[in-house]
Amino acid sequence: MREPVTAYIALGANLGDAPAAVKAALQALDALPQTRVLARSSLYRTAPVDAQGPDFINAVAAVATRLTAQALLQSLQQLELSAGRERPSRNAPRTLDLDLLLFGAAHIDSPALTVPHPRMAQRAFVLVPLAEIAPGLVSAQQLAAVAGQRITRDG
Ligand code: A4P
Ligand code: MG
Repeated sequence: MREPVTAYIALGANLGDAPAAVKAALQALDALPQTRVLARSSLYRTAPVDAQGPDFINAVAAVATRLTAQALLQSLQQLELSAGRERPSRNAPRTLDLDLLLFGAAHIDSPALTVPHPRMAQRAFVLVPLAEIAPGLVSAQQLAAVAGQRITRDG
């Protein structure tokens, strides 16, 4: 059997009851086949970056999974759909967005999946919660570069 890989997943929502959606998604991640949640960050309230609408609730989770990266992405997209996600346009407000940030040390560049996530280093809403659960993965320089983006701990 495949060895488990540690993957990092970014969670975000800015429609409806966003904190409830993110908390439910954290539980749903733990219930995915061959996957368990190793660590979850606090919830953060963040200003939209390159997006419209209300503040986001964001968090990051670490999981151990025996799924492939592609199968994990499919599972994440199913969770988005069951949370009522619609895609009227890119970066539209959403009830739930689940992005795969890192999948072990893998570098993946396929049409459906790019890992590491190409925009993660520009985003406080990813780096701050990631640093909370995996401080070794985020440098002080990276955090300094996004210090102008509004982010506060929400619970
Ligand atoms: N895709 C490729 N690589 C990945 C990956 N590593 N993880 C593909 C997840 N998906 C990946 O995603 C579009 C396509 O990206 C998918 O079909 C998948 O095959 P999507 O979730 O349908 O669309 P999206 O979320 O609108 O686009 P994307 O690229 O996820 O948007 P971003 O760049 O992640 O931005 N501001 C705050 N404060 N908080 C946020 O959470 N989120 C965004 C979304 C913008 N601003 C934000 C936040
Ligand atoms: Mg997305």
